[in-house]
This record gives sequence, structure tokens and C-alpha cells, in this order.
Amino acid sequence: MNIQKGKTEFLMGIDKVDQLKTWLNEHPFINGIAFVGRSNVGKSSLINSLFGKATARVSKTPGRTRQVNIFNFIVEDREKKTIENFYLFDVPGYGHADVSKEMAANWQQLLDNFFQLCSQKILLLNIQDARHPLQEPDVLFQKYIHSFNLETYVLFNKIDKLKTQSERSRLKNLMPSIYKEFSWVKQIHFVSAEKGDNLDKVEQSIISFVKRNSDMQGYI
Ligand SMILES: Nc1nc2c(ncn2[C@@H]2O[C@H](COP(=O)(O)OP(=O)(O)OP(=O)(O)O)[C@@H](O)[C@H]2O)c(=O)[nH]1
Ligand SMILES: [Mg+2]
Repeated sequence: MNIQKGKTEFLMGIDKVDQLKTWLNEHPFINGIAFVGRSNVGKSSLINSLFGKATARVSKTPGRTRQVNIFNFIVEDREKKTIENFYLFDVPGYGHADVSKEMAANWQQLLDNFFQLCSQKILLLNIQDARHPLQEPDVLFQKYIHSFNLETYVLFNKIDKLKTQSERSRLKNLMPSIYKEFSWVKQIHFVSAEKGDNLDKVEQSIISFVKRNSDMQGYI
């Protein structure tokens, strides 16, 4: 099975809390995934690499994604000759210092409402910077997300920037403590949106998650 790159469709970007609430209330049981992480860690770049080139806007300046962007993506099963639709969310980055209080408050409200109201069948992909793992905002975010009971995978992006073997080992050695401290984290991947490292594994993990939930639909 594979994600049909190039068939991913932008549905809408929501920056108003009320509009987000309405949309989520109207879509309570949807299947899909959400990308969340600190500003500038490469969420939009990863989305583009996994779902097709020009899906999300990549920024030179951090804090660019200021709204919850909603997409539709398609998983194709070539053997069974079926296609199935899922939702993809690019959620605005947390932990960005240089914004006005007003904007920070709006972001927090968007995040709070997103996690309170989103379907329980959404997989959370928490993107972190491989060079700076578990920064304070990342740890705070992990603790914050715990109560929402969503399955979470952590993706350490920009591993192309880790030049030495020892830098890479240091990052990999964090795995046991992450699984221990954040028990809701079920998978950890080391990726590069730019070079494509390990994105095939992430793609298959995303597919198994969304398929597992959609196959169960008839039973609940
Ligand atoms: N070297 C390297 N650079 C990357 C990688 N992924 C993203 N970048 C760069 O990091 C910067 C930020 O990328 P974005 O994809 O816009 O990051 P974002 O997390 O969506 O940022 P916000 O929307 O502002 O929260 C851009 O300059 C990208 O080119 C990667 O795997 N390797
Ligand atoms: Mg972005």
C-alpha cells in the first residue's frame, strides 16, 4: 500500500477558534493524522516529502504555519485495487517566542480546541529537531498531550544535519528513556525531510495506523 503522492488535497486553513470547533464537531469520527512540533522543525517539509511536493508551505522564517491546515490524502492498495480517503492536519508550531501575546493566546486556543475536539482516531506525529531533542517546549508538549489519549509517534527530523556517528548514537540512546517517560509514545523514527531518510518506514507506519482504525469501523 502507498500514499498517492500528488493526490493530496488542501481542504482549508482555519485560524479562528470558533470555525475550528465547528469543523471538528462536524467530523467527530474521522481517521487521520496530525503533525505537531516546535516551529521550524520541518513539519511542512515532512508533509511535502510524504504526501507530495507542494502540499504544505515551507518557510524560511519560523512560525509560518499560523493556522490548522486540513488536507485529504489517499491510500492506495494496488493488490486489492482499492483507494481510501483520510485526513491530514498541519497544526501550528508551539514554543515560538517572538510573537505577540495575542497571537500566542490564539495559538494556544487553537491547539487546546484541536486536541479536545479532534477524533480519537487521529495519530499524532510529534516532530522534533534531531539536533535539539527534548527541548523544554517538547517536554511540556508531551506532558500536555498525555491527557488527550492519542497514539503518538515521535519523528526526529533533520538527521542529515547530524554529521558524526557519535551524534547519531547519542540521539538513538535517548529511545529507552523516551518510551519510559512518555508511555503514550509508541514509535520513534529518525528522518530527513530533505534527504528522504526513513520516510518509507514512516509512510508504512502511517498507513498501518489509519488502516487499522478504518478496518475496525464496522465493529464499533
Ligand atoms: N537540513 C534539513 N533542513 C530541513 C529539513 N526539513 C526542513 N528543513 C528546513 O527547515 C526550515 C523549516 O521548515 P518547515 O517545513 O517550514 O518547518 P515547520 O515546522 O513547518 O515550520 P512552521 O510552520 O513555521 O512551524 C526550512 O528552511 C526547511 O528547508 C531536513 O530534513 N533537513
Ligand atoms: Mg509549517
